[in-house]
Amino acid sequence: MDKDRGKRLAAEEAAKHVERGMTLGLGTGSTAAHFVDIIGARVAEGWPLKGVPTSEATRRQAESLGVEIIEPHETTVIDLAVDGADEADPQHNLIKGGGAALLREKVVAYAAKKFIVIADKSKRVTALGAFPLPVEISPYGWALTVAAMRRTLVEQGFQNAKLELRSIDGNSVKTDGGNLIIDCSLERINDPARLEKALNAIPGVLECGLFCGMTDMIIYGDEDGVSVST
Ligand code: ABF
Repeated sequence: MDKDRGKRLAAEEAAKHVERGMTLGLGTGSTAAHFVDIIGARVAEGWPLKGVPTSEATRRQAESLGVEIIEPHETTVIDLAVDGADEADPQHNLIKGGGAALLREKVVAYAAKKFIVIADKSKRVTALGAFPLPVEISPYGWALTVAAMRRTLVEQGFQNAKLELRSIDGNSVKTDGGNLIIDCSLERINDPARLEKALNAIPGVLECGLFCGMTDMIIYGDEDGVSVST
């Protein structure tokens, strides 16, 4: 399967929901990058559009394409947010955070009047959990936070959960906001909303990568076209 073509087609379909004058939440990752690319082309055609980026990488891309950047603290209105995902289930629950931008992505998606997810079809699953769940935590007392997460996961029925501080070449990965990511291998998540609430209740956890009850539409693409789930 040509995943990149699927990503592109999904992004093009999402762009049909963009109207002149909108303030857009711009997601992160290779799928969202297609959407940003299309928005840049619209701006070049003279469309008045503004973008709230969810990462520094997306900010750089949008700026390079001439999209006017609005800082998240400069607006209380986001008309439409479009972002990718690592997994999506039929109830529109998501795992996000593989790109280490989940806190900013969630702030923007939650604020948006409409949130559209774009993904190649490999991201569609019947139940979440094969992709390790990313959780963004504060660096302060991070080992204490991880211990509390482990206790919570056991209480939630994940006796075999494996938690790992995300690192590259021995260095812990820092998000754009200077936070850490803990990847939790859980295998299968039967009640994502309950787990999201339990993890987010732990002091030191800034956001967990479960996005439940937030997604208005998912557009899946493959080389043959798109399918839309509402
Ligand atoms: C962002 O990018 C993330 O929430 C998710 O982790 C990732 C998906 O990346 P890609 O579109 O490159 O598969 O949307």
